Amino acid sequence: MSQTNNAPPAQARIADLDVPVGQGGEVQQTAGGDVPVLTTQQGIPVSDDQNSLKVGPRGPTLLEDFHFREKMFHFDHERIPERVVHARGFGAHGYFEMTESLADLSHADVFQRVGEKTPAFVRFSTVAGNKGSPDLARDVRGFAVKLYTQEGNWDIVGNNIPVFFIQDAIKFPDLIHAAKQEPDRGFPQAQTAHDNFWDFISLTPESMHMIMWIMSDRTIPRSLRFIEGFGVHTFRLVNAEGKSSFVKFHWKPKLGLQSVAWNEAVKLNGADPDFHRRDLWASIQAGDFPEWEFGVQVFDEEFAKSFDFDVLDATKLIPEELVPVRVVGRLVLDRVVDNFFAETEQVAFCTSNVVPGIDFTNDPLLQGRNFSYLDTQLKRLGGPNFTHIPINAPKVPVRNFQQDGHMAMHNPKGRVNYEPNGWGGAAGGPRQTPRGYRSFPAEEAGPKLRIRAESFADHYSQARQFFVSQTPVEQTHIGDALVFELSKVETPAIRARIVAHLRNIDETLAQTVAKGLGLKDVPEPATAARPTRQDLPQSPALSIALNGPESFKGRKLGILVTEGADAAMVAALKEAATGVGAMVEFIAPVVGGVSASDGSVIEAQQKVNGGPSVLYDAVAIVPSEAGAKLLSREATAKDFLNDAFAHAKFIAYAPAAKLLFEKCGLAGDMDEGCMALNKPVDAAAFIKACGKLRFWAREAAVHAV
Ligand code: HDD
Repeated sequence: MSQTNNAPPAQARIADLDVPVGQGGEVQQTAGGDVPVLTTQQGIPVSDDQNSLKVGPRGPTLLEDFHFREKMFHFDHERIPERVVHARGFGAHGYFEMTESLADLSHADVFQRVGEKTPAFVRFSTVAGNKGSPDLARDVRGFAVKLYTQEGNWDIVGNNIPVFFIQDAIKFPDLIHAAKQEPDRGFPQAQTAHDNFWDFISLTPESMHMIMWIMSDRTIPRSLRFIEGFGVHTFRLVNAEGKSSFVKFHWKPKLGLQSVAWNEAVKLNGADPDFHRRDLWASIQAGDFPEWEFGVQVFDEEFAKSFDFDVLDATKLIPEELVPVRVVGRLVLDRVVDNFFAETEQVAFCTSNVVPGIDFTNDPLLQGRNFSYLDTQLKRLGGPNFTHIPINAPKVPVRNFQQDGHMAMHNPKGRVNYEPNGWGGAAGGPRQTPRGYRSFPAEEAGPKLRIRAESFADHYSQARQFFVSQTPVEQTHIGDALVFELSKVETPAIRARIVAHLRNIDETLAQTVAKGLGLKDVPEPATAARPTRQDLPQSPALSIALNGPESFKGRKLGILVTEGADAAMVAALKEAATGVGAMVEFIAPVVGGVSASDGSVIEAQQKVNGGPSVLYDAVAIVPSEAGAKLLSREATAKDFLNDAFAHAKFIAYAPAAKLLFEKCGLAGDMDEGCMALNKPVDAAAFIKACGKLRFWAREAAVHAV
């Protein structure tokens, strides 16, 4: 008798093993009770999902195995093309609500009723990186909002920066090619610190304003909950009388603005590449719902004519000090997705999705976008019926004579599929209505030309305005970022061309960058399309530091503890932090936690080598005497303190932790941002200080280069 014949059937072997599977330690189960039956896509019950159908236990697999073939076929086709830009994103559901009616300016249904909730879906994204790229890449953040209004879907497909790199959509493919991986080598991933990007930028002076923004800390946000959103373009609002006003859309985070330091971002990308999505997921799951104010900057034709810049030029903004942002609504994200692919991946935003009462302007970037978004969805989602996918489907009835196509889900009944038809009444199907969308009848005339308007020609005045509106710390960060990025550029001529542009923006910045790059000869200023640069007034609204929060709410405190940690101090820290609405995480030598001084167990969320201080906004170090000795021999604990110190974080420490400062060589450098925890009331004082987020005064002291 052969060995094969003696072997028990594979099915029996699996069952006999009784292996624990899954986190809950459940064992291998078969259907029954409330455990549903596994089926094929055709609904056929499956008896064995562990083994393919073979000729004997060691023979070839049979083509007849329809279950195997279907399973493999489906797996092989799981991927859809990632977005050509904004591939990495994270979405959440919520609602939009007016706090003030805009009925005087627009007849859009969504603006009419104060307090009524309109369902919303928001997808945040980075632009350049592929789907698997890290969250803390220095990049613009997409801020795309879909509002499921009672008059159809309105998409505001914006960014966290109110201006853009280019003025005409025809340059978009070039911009993106230059920014993404270089085509021969396929790298670098998710970063602009390479020759192609800066070569393109150095030859595209209209991008200079945006360059100031992307070199600022706006592109390394602490969390998606702390970013602003902007519709960027000038749109139109049209009211019931047909009167049109111009408008720019704004989202302002309730928690204020906050970013991380560049060195922190670099380390975060290793420590937790999902830092932003995890943060959004966790805060929504914890019931701490992120919220933004919805604001509008409204202005008329007269203002547009008198304004120094063209309101159709997406490389310019309208300073909030000139046209204040009127807050009229709010956006709250209160529900995570059920399925990432179905919702976040398949959501399709189109700038062309506007509702009655909202209209476009002639901004040549917006006009081009209106083509691109619809077009890209066809490629990405595979057919013209992507609006049948639940995340894209309006929450109002859809009735028209469009039919068929790949994956058609909603197919009209009845005989009639054309219009006009003579069937009459309901049998004739849907008909147009005077209440339907009407384009604003703007008068347009002129010769056909490929030309850039003269009014778009000033590329430096607003770039300078942005720079001079930053606090000194922020200005330093912009200089540092430029030096960092350009130091990765291999071609000296490209570095020099950028410095030549900077000389038209700010001489000190240009000299700082030239010095930082070790440029021997500082180039002449670049030739400007419009030679006179205006010295515009400072705009405090452009600074993150001036628009940060005053409290530690929504932030995260990391408390490093060891065996024997002072229980009363730990409790006081936790209470003070959670009391202002902050989150707390414990880091310990082992994730199982430690026994505190009173014998209670402090459960840890991170083991010390997996919980570096970059994950936290502020840190406290509370070891026992023996624990401090242990930590001072542990490299990752020393990194924890060294990084928190270098990133200008507020650091609270129990007396025993002084040893760690000594071992890190920091004992002589301790400043007011390092706060001793002698008695429990010190914890409250520490959390209050953390409201300022960072002890920026330290930064200059820790950087010599
Ligand atoms: Fe774009 C995606 C924002 C200019 C073409 N864009 C995309 C997304 C955001 C923006 C947030 C991601 C949407 C999502 O989460 O699915 N894009 C902007 C902003 C711009 C801008 C604020 C300038 C003001 N974009 C722009 C131009 C073009 C495009 C000039 C082309 C003419 N953008 C696209 C696209 C994408 C896209 C190729 C890729 C995936 C998608 O649309 O759905 O159509």
